[in-house]
Amino acid sequence: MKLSKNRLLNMYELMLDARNFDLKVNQLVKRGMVPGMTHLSVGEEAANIGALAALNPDDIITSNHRGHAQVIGKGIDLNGMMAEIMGKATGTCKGKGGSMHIADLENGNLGANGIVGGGHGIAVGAAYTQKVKNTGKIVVCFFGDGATNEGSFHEALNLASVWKVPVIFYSINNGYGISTSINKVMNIEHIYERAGSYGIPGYFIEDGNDVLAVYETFEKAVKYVREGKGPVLVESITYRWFGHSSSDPGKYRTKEEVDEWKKKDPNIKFKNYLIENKIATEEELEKMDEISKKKIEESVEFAKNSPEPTIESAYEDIFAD
Ligand SMILES: Cc1ncc(C[n+]2csc(CCOP(=O)(O)OP(=O)(O)O)c2C)c(N)n1
Repeated sequence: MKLSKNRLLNMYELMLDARNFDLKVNQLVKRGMVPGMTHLSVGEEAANIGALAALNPDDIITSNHRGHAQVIGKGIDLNGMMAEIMGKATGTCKGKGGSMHIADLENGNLGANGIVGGGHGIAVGAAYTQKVKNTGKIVVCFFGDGATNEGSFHEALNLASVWKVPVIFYSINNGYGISTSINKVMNIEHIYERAGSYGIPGYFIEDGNDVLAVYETFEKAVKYVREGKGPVLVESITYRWFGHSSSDPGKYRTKEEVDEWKKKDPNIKFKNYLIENKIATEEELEKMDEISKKKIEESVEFAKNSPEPTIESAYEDIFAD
């Protein structure tokens, strides 16, 4: 793995954008400016951005309800994304989808999904298309740990392995499905071991807060899948700092546990790496943070100044042409 200075700084910029975007959304939710539910991925930036950095720009993803960092990492226009979350007509999906249903087809994002496990089948279908059309593109299906107990997960892995389609199933294991610890609902230690049932490789990223470790493993997974060998399952271990959703005070986790994970902040970890390896100075990285925050503020202004969708638009975009 040898990443250029530009690539490394671009990854850091995306991690900053993902962090600052969600911190801002959290504030907007508290001010009543966001209709619908939001699920923040603060703390999971490395697990998301490291994976996406190993893809080609025209590769495809399916996202889940905790998808903001995935959408940002895939290159969405931040103004359109913020407007979508605030339910405005200028939003990426014309304000009809909101946080849990952001799609960005132009950048290869087939969409977030409020149905846990809803992306699995879509990803296999998209990967089948790439195989049949011989496009050379691969698909990454993002989901949580809880989603691996849905029937759709097992059906999708089975079919994908039988069809040998180019898809990476990627479980971002933050330890909980809402308030349920994954250890209480899974009788094996690691999610990636489930790959064995389908005769496909499983990759484990022990430190999902280390963006370079995530990237490195994904590089291997991407190579395998792009060579036409079939699907793989990847698991990374990370943590969400906030409650499950905007309506969850997170009482099922101790303050000590949350604080312990905050000490393993993925953004700080990468920042220290960039400084220690003389990729950038602390001042330069702080400047990047300021620019990122400014961009997010501008996206809020854009969204605030955008019109609400019209009543008539509720009947548009329902059927395919
Ligand atoms: C089919 C289905 N069942 C239940 C829910 C309610 N629900 C929303 S998110 C969630 C937990 C998902 O946990 P996980 O897959 O680990 O993702 P995380 O939220 O931890 O990122 C549940 C049970 C749902 N949206 N869809």
